[in-house]
Amino acid sequence: MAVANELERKVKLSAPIPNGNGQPQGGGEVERQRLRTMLLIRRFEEKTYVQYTEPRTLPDGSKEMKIGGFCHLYSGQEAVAVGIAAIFKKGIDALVNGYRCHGHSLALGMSPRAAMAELFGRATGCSKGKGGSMHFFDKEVGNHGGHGIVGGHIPLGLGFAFAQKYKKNGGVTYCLFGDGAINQGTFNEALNMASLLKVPAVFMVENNGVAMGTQVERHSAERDLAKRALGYNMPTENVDGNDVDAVIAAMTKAAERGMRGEGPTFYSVNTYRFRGHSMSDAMKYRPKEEAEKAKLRDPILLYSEKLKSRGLVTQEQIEAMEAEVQSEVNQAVEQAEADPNPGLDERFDDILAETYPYQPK
Ligand SMILES: Cc1ncc(C[n+]2csc(CCOP(=O)(O)OP(=O)(O)O)c2C)c(N)n1
Repeated sequence: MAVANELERKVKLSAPIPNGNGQPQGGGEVERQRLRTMLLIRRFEEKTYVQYTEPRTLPDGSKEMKIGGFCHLYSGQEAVAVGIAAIFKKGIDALVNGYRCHGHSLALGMSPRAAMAELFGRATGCSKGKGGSMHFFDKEVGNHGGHGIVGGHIPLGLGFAFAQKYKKNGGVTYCLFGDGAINQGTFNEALNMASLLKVPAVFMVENNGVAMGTQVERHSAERDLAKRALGYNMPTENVDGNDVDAVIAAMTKAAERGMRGEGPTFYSVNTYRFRGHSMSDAMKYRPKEEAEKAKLRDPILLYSEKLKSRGLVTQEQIEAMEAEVQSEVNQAVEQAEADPNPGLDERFDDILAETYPYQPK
């Protein structure tokens, strides 16, 4: 029997994740949960960095990399994912993203185990170990992928939003991409059609200032990326992507517009990534001072300070959360190490072939 079928793939959610139903209930529980999720994403990514760089030793003494292929980390951009998750309606809304999908998935409630197992290529992974770092997928949590072709998924976001409008199910699609993707033709085509069709989509560039290693001012004739949607007759704004509350406020406004049937919104969500583009990137294009300055606006630091100053969290509680998420992430690695690879007989499962059921006759 196929390995994935023998296992309960959907391991339980790590923690109650704030979502569309989780409006502040007083006492700061929702806010603390958001902070915890940001910490979980950060610790998960830092652990991933270590796992990627440390090969395992096989019984015959040879070495093997634990994580195959490319790996793009999300550290520094956590407020964006957690801000969206704060208003995301599970089972109704959809999220579609590029290759920086670990953080988005964890924010939506994917367990660190399903995420780490995917990186390790295990059958217990969210994409049954066949997707890897760039192709996290879990319909149940609302993440419709993880796409490695820069900008290739923006029309998919349009498609999801069109389906939501067609079915009148009140859903909204959150379509995320990097600043490099904004120069793809698909960006322009999808935004134009989304606006014409008035679909409930929020298109957003997670603008971390560089496409791989090329600064925005070197790849984009217009540096204010929010202006790039001006030609498509939709609201467009810059959002502070290091401030969870600013992200939540912006997303709420855009989601409500979409649900009222008024069409899409575009945001340039401005943030910073602390790691290189991928694991092989030494970040030589980023001056040390720039990175040091960015650390002062670390979204986790900003949110911790804000909650502390409002009396919603104490330093001791933050430290306890840190210990908790670290142990959860360590456990995820242990479990992923022990989990099996997908069976060879599963190679052709989940592949779209001639038997696609909706093929026109
Ligand atoms: C169509 C296409 N061209 C080139 C690549 C190689 N590539 C992968 S990521 C990337 C840069 C993307 O930069 P950006 O979208 O700004 O993401 P960031 O690294 O800033 O998160 C490139 C050129 C690709 N995957 N797809």
